[in-house]
Amino acid sequence: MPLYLGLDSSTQSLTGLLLDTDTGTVVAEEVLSYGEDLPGYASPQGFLPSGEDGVVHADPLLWLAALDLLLARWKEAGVPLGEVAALSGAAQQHGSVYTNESLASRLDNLDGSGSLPEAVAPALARPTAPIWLDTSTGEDCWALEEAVGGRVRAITGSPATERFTGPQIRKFAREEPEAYARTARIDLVSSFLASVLCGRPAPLDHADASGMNLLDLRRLEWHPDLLAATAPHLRERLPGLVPSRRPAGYLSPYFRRYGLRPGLPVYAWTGDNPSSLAGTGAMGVDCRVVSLGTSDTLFGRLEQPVGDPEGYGHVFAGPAGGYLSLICFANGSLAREAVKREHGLEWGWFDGDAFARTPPGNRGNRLLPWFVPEITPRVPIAGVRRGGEAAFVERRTDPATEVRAVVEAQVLALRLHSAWMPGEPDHLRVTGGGAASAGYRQVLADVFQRPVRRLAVGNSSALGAALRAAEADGAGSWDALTDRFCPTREESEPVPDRQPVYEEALRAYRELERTAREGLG
Ligand code: XUL
Repeated sequence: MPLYLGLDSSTQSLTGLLLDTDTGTVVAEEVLSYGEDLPGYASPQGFLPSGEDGVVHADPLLWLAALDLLLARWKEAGVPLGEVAALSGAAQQHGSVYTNESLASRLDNLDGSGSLPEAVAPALARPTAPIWLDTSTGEDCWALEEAVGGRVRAITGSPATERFTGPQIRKFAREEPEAYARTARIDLVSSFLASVLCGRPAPLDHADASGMNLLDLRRLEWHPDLLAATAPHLRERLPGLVPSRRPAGYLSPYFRRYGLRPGLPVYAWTGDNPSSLAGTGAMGVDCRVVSLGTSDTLFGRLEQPVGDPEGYGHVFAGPAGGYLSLICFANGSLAREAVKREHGLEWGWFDGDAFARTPPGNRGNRLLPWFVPEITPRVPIAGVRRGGEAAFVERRTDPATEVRAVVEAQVLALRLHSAWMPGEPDHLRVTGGGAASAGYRQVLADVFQRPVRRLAVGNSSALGAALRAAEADGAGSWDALTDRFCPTREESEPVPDRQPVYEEALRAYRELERTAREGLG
């Protein structure tokens, strides 16, 4: 019984998923919340709350502590980790980890050490890691665009983007040149965790490397002019590049303590969104995926690297060839959680309650859900803007109206900002924690006028990682594996009568967004 392990190191949690490909079953699933399970890292939402001026960093040792804890829990629960044949993983995209030249020898000697955070801490050249929520690199984005005559999108698939790793590295090298000089290696979260698992510096896959503003997307090589405009001697600090289907290395003897077999293949880690494309079974199907996590994203498979003229969308290399189109919103679950908290609600309100009490279109009560600074569109200062009935400002004390207003805003923004993606998908697949909301799924079906299917396995990013390991290890063809593990379990049908209501709502939302952005100057 060969088992395949998939890990997903996301913004707020670490998920582990163990598949038995012979029987087609999920043998174990564990979700560990950084805030609740590792309170000692003082990161209730998975990142350090103290940042200013758009700075959002996380403690990379927290991700390692989570890996130790998850495997220890599984060992204690008797999960058959000795049967694991191969593993892979996915991680939040764009975040970067800066280490000194002792990294390789420390990873090589992991086995003799106490815990992963203890072993790796002395190798950090920068104690914290900027993550995708960081919007503090506007100046660096301008400089990168200027260096290549405004062609960053044409070269890399994305315009210079604040959260992307290139601008983040540039800012670090500019503001802390000595710490940059001490940095021997810069990893993405994905290649950092792969390195720790392999016990030696591991390569980076093309899909996650596309989120750096440094990769020539057509050649799948670092772009020399962008490297030069970012920081001195950058190439020698970056990991090697590999297709996602390659082993990044072989499991370090350290993990023997959890019952895992040293030497088993660790396939290249990738970003959470590319991994979700694999884990939703969307690679061979005419659909788009909506992933409702800390960030809300909408993505799909793309044959050719067609970009977004508005400058918000991204094109990444696909997790198994081809390309992936993506838009990302920072106000995903952070916004839903804010409304839930503010009104003291249960999640049931997002299921049906709020939607039974309010009509589609919310009687014109609309808001822009910018509870935290937004990235699509760029809104540097958080603040919810409201429009519609004059009384909405007062009536926002009505929780049902407020829940519908947030959900409709999020879905209208998904539709508005994905209009550049070519083709008309047959249906939408929805995954992530927010996919449990029946109300959300119905609004999605009505706004897009497409059937919405919810995946049976909730964490498609961890599932994608396990499936990628299984496929690369020869456990089955891609089609056979996704047939078995990616069934959809519920379908929400669009109600045709609601189309005119939401076309009007879309027009009003676009106008509200435009006016608010003009106000931002
Ligand atoms: C995608 C993005 C987020 C992160 C965190 O561009 O920034 O979706 O991957 O999940």
